[in-house]
Amino acid sequence: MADAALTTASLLTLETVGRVLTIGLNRPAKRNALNDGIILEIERTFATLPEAVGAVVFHGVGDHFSAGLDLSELSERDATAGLMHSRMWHRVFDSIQHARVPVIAALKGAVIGGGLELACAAHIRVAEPSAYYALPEGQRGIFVGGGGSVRLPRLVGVARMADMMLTGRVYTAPEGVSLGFSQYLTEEGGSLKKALELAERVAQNAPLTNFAVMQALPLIAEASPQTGLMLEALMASVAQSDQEAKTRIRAFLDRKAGKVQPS
Ligand code: 1HE
Repeated sequence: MADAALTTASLLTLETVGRVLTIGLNRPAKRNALNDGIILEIERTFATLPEAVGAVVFHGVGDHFSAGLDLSELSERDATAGLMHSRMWHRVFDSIQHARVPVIAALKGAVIGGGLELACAAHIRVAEPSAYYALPEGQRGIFVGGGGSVRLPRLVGVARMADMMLTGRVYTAPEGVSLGFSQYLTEEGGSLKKALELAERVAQNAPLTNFAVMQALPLIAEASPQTGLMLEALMASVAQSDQEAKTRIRAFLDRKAGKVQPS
């Protein structure tokens, strides 16, 4: 952490640790509820990612990741404003999903509503035991509006999401890791450390491989098999023709690169 540089904006904490930028949702007194200010601050951060950043970690300051949409901003919104607001969240969360570098979310406490939608826009999710997942939109009389109905069913299935919204069902962190909400489960207090560790590893990949995994893989997985196979072949040929790939493969053949190790 020697080269860490910390900037504390009012709504986000930004810290650079090596090649990893950590973004902390910084409204702990409001359980990191997502107001317009915080969403636009996230957009600005992704629009101005320094070239040296190789991965991003999202986390929540305090005991929770996020309690979702700031409900105090909702009461006066009419249908048109609501539509535009949802599209604004889509724009910002798309900028996370399609960021130049991989994004890892470190989850604890409440991962609720829009907070879960934000976590779903990341490429990897790491949870600690206190994390829990809920979509209380049904109880509040609203609907997801941050891309949750597109991204969450791809992780856990439509039936599970429908159950959460209809009945208010809450999933725990241990359940979440087996169901696909998160890919990792750490010890209590360990999600940020683990996310940083993974981010540092991810930042060492060839940029074109990270690009292919983030941008091409999801499209291929949803394409028809024949279109998918053609896209895969095109992506593979572009990746392996990159100088970075040639350098890395040469290093392996010269016994200068690490071997695959069982964990
Ligand atoms: C909030 C919010 C919020 C807390 N908007 N202010 N999300 C929800 O329906 C979840 C609502 N929140 C909760 O159920 C609870 O607050 C928690 C389980 C997350 C945490 O409980 P606790 O006991 O630790 O905290 P608290 O006392 O309930 O809340 C602390 C303060 O945060 C309090 O404000 P205060 O001024 O009275 O101290 C709360 O009002 C405030 N707070 N959550 C505004 N969400 C794009 S569509 C997405 C749609 C959704 O995200 S719907 C889900 C909304």
